[in-house]
Amino acid sequence: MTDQIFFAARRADFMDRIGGDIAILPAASEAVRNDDVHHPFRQNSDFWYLTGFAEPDAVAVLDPAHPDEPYVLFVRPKDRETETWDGYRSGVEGAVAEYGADAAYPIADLDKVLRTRLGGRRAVYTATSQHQFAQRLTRLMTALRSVAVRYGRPVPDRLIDTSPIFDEMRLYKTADEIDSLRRAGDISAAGHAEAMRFTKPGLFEYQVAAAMEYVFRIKGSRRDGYPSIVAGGANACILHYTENDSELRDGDLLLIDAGAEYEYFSADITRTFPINGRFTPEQRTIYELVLGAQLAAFSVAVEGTTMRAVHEASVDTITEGLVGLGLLPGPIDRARRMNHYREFFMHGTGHWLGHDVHDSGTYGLDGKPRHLEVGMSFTVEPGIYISSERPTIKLPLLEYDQEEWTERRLMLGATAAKELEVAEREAAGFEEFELPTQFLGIGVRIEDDILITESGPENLTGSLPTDPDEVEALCAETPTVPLLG
Ligand SMILES: [Mn+2]
Repeated sequence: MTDQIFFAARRADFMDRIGGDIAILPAASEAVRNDDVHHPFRQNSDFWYLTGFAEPDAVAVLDPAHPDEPYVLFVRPKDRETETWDGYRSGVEGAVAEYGADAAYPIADLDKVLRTRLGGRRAVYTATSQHQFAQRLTRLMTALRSVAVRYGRPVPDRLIDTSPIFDEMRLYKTADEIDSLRRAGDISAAGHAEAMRFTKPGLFEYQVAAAMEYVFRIKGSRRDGYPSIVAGGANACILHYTENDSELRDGDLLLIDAGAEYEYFSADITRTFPINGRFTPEQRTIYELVLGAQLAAFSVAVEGTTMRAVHEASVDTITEGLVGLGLLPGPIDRARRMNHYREFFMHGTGHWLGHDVHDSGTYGLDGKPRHLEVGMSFTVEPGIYISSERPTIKLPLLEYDQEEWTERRLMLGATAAKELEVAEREAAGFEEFELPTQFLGIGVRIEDDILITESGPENLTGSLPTDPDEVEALCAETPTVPLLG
């Protein structure tokens, strides 16, 4: 249990940022799986970040202008019979005694208490993306309008999204948070190492997942940061493959993208290794190209540069390598200007990492890419995916700025932007290009977690090897987890 003092410090910072306004923040709700069975509950990260309170059906009110009760929690009250069925509740007593609230009320009293607090306020900060809760607040504000009409006293007339505040706060990790991130990285690395030892032809992907996640749990991680991707052979070319139900075949690669969560911090590691323990020459070739791209990206991933620069470094290496292997037509700078690498590397090189695997934080500041600073944590994860279903690719002969296309997608929406992209490609024409068949069906991604520190970048997941010889050596080790039956 993280010490309450850290949550109190975050709340103090948050309250500074909302000034004289009031923030009303909802906890996550339980999701029904069927009947009276729920999906495993995991608190909303923003809510957790400020409260450390892990129960559903709660609301936190942060109200720096209030003289006696600047921090109030609304929680499920204690109820012996319900708790016998559904588990422990802190109740209003616990919310004050254990979680540092100045006052606490049963969640059923939320509207009643809020009515007394909203008079005289101009705006309410909340998670506007949580539509149901935002609507509830809007209804309450509308009801209070009659007070404004009758007596001319102000009531809040707008909601302000809290996301920009959390984006800034959560992007910079404190020493204490870094300890948890490091631990998540270590635990995840240990699980991945076990997956390499455990894997052999004939097992199913979910069985390898079980061995890996067993290590996560045993080493102190209560849950995964996201559903594990355990993708054998061509499944690696499906970026968010989570079925994990295929049999592992001799001669294929296995791509595993998985991370353990520790104290609400997630790691995010991908490794790709041979199922039978030995890379084929073609697999090793693609693997070494991806590794080269990761190393090129690492060399740029330092204080003062940008995530875009990190991506450009890996794209440069991958483009050059793909042309060199005959997977793209040259010359290299033409392929680069036409972004042909996107046939094989269709995602970014990294993202912020923290409480959520794709963590809060903006990638730009005042319209420009933001600089990497001490305390920021992010992934570096180039990949190459050569689908077995496309022995011939159609390359658009169009030079374009990928960043401009991304911006257009965000501004116009994906559907409209895609129509424009198709039209522009059609207008530019295509080159049909036949791929060397020996590389078909190979998908490789290598992903580590970087933290920018005072003394330079730190690889939080570097204890897990990426060198292909070291990976093969790890695959040859005897598994720690027994294969039962
Ligand atoms: Mn990732």
